[in-house]
Amino acid sequence: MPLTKDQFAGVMMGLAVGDALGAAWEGMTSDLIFEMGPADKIVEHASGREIYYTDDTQMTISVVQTLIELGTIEKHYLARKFAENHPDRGYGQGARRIINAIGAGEDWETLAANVFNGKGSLGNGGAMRVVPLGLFFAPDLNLVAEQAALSAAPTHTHEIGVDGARLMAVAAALAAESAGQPFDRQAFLTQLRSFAETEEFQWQFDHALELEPHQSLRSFGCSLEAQRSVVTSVMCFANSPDSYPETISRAIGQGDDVDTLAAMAGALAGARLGIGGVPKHLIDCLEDNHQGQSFLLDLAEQLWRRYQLGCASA
Ligand code: AR6
Ligand code: MG
Repeated sequence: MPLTKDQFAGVMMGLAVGDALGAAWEGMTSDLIFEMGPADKIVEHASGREIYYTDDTQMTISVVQTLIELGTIEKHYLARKFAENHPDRGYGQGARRIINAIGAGEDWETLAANVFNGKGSLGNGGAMRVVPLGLFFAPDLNLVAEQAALSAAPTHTHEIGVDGARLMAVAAALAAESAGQPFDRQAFLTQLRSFAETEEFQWQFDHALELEPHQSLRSFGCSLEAQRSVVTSVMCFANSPDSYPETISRAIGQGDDVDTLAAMAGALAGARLGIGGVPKHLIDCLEDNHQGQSFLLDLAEQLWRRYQLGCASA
């Protein structure tokens, strides 16, 4: 079954709301968030206050625009988009350096390969921007993983950063394809495990398959490295696949890189549940400036239209 416009909208709103709601709590410990919230109350009671998304949503916009304009990821084209769409919204330090180099016409590819002491970035920045891409290329999971790796390439060249992006995109495709059916958590995690190329992610999915949904996610981490956040977000979704508020509450409750955890987990929930799953009182809080909620919803619709062209010609 082709994916729906509502699912594309659900991804963009699920992402941006999770990102913006989490942003106020970024860097805090889970204990402090529990004391000041707890996280489920933060989500339930959000209202009346405008919330602003960060680099997670900002970089996703560039990926989506590239897909709308080209129908595929081309590394240099995407790199230029990152440089064009670059107001300061809390970028990672490596990503910021690379994007500045792209904008200045410098040799950013050499920088991207060496940005952290001679190595590429293993941050979660490749994964945080890739959920719409997972829907766009679904249900071909090999193509999803391949295109996700290309979309990570301008800023993330470390194998862990790339694998994080591949796995998040495959999770997105699977979440979207699960819409309207009971969610098979074990099958979802088993399929993801089969796509993991690095030992770090293989180990984490093996461990995830042994956990019950109520058990702590602490061992998966909550910081800005891909191998300390991607599986955490996947599990926040997989443990509450039918509730957007529960999914992002769990993500925010982890502490530390909570904008990105909630952005990734929230986008996966939006892929399965559609925009109807993202509570209106949360969407109403999201900024509506020139690139705010109306702009994001319009982008989601354009991406869906482009996706339909692919479905028609397949
Ligand atoms: N070796 C050691 N540490 C690394 C390495 C490496 N090879 N690669 C990354 N790090 P970055 P992002 C650490 O800058 O992935 C924002 O808040 C290092 O501490 O590439 O685009 C976003 O919202 C580095 O600063 O950024 C995300 O939450 C960090 O990982 C988050 O930052 C991030 O890598 C990541 O964004
Ligand atoms: Mg972040």
